[in-house]
Amino acid sequence: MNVSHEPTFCRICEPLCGMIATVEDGRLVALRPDKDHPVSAGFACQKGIAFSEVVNDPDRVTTPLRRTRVDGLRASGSSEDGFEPVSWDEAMADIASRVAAVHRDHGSGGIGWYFGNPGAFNYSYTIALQSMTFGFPRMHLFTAGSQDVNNRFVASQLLYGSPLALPVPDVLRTDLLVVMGANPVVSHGSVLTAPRIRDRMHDIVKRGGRVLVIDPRRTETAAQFEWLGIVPDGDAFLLLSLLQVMFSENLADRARLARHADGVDWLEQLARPFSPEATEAHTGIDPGTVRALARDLVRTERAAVYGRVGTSIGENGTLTTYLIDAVNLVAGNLDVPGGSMFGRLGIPGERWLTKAGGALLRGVYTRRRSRIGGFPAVLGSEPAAVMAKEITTPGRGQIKALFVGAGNPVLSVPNGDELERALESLDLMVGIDLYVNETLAHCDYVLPATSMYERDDFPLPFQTLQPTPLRQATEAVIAPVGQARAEWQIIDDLAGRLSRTTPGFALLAGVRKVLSLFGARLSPRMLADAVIRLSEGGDRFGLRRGLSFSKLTREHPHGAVLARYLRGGVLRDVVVYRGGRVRLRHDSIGAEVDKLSRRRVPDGYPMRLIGMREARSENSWLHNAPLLMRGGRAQHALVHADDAAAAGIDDGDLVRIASPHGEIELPATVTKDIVAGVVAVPHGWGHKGTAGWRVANSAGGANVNRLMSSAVDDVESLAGMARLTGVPVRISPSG
Ligand SMILES: Nc1nc2c(c(=O)[nH]1)N[C@H]1C(S)=C(S)[C@@H](COP(=O)(O)OP(=O)(O)OC[C@H]3O[C@@H](n4cnc5c(=O)[nH]c(N)nc54)[C@H](O)[C@@H]3O)O[C@H]1N2
Ligand SMILES: Nc1nc2c(c(=O)[nH]1)N[C@H]1C(S)=C(S)[C@@H](COP(=O)(O)OP(=O)(O)OC[C@H]3O[C@@H](n4cnc5c(=O)[nH]c(N)nc54)[C@H](O)[C@@H]3O)O[C@H]1N2
Ligand code: SF4
Ligand SMILES: [Mo]
Repeated sequence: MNVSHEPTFCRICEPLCGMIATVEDGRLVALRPDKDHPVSAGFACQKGIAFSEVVNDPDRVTTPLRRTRVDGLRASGSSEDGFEPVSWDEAMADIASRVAAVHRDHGSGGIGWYFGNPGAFNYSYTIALQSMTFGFPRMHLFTAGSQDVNNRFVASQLLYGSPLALPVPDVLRTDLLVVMGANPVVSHGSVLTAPRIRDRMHDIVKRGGRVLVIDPRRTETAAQFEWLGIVPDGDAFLLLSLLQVMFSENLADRARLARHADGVDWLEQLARPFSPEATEAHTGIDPGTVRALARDLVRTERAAVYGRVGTSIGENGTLTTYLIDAVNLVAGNLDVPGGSMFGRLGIPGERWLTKAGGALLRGVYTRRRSRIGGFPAVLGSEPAAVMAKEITTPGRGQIKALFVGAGNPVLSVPNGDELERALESLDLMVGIDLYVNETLAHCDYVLPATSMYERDDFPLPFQTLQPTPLRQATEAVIAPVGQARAEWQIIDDLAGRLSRTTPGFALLAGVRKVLSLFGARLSPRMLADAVIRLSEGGDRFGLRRGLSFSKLTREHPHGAVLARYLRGGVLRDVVVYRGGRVRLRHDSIGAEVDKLSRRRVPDGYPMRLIGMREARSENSWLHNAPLLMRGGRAQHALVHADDAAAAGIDDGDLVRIASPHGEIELPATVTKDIVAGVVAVPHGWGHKGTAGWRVANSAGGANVNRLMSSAVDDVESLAGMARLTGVPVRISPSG
């Protein structure tokens, strides 16, 4: 038997922990944490280790599948529909000809693509997708970002002029870390690539510092550090109060602020009405606590406020994220060691590249509007909350053919029922995945994707998000399972077929032909290699000793640390506005603040629903791994003891949770570790992928996003964020 132990890294979530893959005769048989990884140093979580069960899952799709329809009708959607294997060539030929027909009859606006979360951990898919948007300029692009992080991009665009200027908390050196709406002990960090984040937070306390968690639930993170409970979606009020105190008590260093930012007076005016007393009813936080926190943030030399999903998916996530950065700036904690810092690639001319890129993306944001709702395009994408309506609303730009690659929007976006009905009305639907998930059950074709260990990788989008700048790349550790193919190869194949009928793709093919005359093969790997070689530590194509893609995988298989820490004082390089000055004044932000006073709650829904990530889940897609499901795991709703008593619900009883948009039933777990009046429900459950994951299907549970609204008016206006937290609900005993 041929056995090898290959260093690589996990790409389920953002720390990208180092892994050793045990390969026996070409089969991935085990994964264990890599103790030689310079940062994750022998840590990996249960999900990472259990991933061999996903790679070898008997329910995995390993050949292209075609939907068989019992009655032959497109709109059957009958539960007796199934799938049969077809050859790649047959599948791709039919898909290409049907896409070409949609394009001919409806233009490129007749085509849509949903790019799910694992796609962001897959450089070659991300890069290849650009050829689709080039060939189909009006193609609707949706991503998981409108349920996650697009507000972060828009806040950065407003403040720094570039959506890609993303601050990260310097957890390695801070003495006061304020975590708002994030649960890093469970999530392992987000928009922050910091392996062993839990240990790093304990280090803060060990060196005499503090970690304060502001969250409606006493989460796994809050339980290990300090907890400050907050009313869901009260964060904008709290942050405005922190600013109000910093200005009114003259805590802010105005001379320093004037050097770095424009619009400071405007911000001061904006915050003025929001004294801690005025916001207490919205946050549930005592004014003395707010004042003390404002003072601590300014007076602690190294302090940072960090916010993630909980501060992104409320009514005004862009405003909240803008305010988090404003608090960091005003407190003197932006772009300084131990504060909120910016990573850079270190490419020659990066400043100009960022400037040009920032201007381009700002242009797309302001010019391109979604057909439904008129939402701006964030990194070229539209809000997934309105995807169903983009499919069902007649007119030019109505989606007729949809691709879903690495996503499960039926469970992850608001109102999955509406989306399921819409999917059945498409002329063509194609999925690229490891499983026939709840969304892909509606496809005409399901194409088998390689898992992360069956492809090479370089985690491009995470490079600037690391408090310890590191480069790591990997080759595939095993060959594709069955007939699986990497997304970029599938897209390449499709683009090639479409070049015979579609001018944009013909042009792309022409460019490739010319390049090949010079011996260059345009591929995602070539681009990733160029980034590695041009950026910090790279070999600059032979001009100096340094890294390339293959040098990284051959000579530094455990990763190469570039620097111990991030460098401060880089604002002038990352901010693309004139003079490198942060821009605080924006009418759109003013308008969002105005809206705060007009918030309305529907009658009869006195409680607030929040989400809850679980250590052994990853959104909707790890519920088929027996190791992660052992012990009869099931989905529960967390209800405060007082609310449970008032409603007559005991621990373990079924509770009915209703919003104006739908209702679900789940067993309740009664607790005191949550703010009274708040219910927490994990998302990604309620499996029923008919031809798909059997373990997941048998796990029960409900799709919490049936309670969420997909109405245009309920989608956040600046970044198209779905509203998934702070949702008004009521609870009652089931039956
Ligand atoms: N184990 C596990 N890890 C994961 C994932 C997973 O599903 N499971 N998913 C991955 C993904 S896709 C992402 S994006 C990251 C997310 O990473 P995080 O953002 O760190 O994780 P969440 O659990 O979503 O944390 C959001 C927190 O916000 C709180 N919250 C809800 N509403 C509010 C509010 O209005 N105000 C405040 N202040 N807090 C609020 C919730 O109680 C929750 O604790 O995690 C990644 N890692
Ligand atoms: N109520 C509520 N809803 C939420 C959230 C919340 O906190 N609360 N969180 C939101 C967030 S942060 C996110 S990121 C979204 C996630 O939303 P989605 O990305 O739509 O859904 P996932 O459940 O992550 O599904 C990922 C799919 O990708 C497949 N997959 C895994 N690896 C690969 C691969 O290498 N290639 C391909 N082609 N497929 C692969 C998996 O099998 C799975 O079917 O959910 C959002 N929805
Ligand atoms: S923390 Fe995330 S990256 Fe690390 S092993 Fe677990 S799933 Fe993989
Ligand atoms: Mo996410």
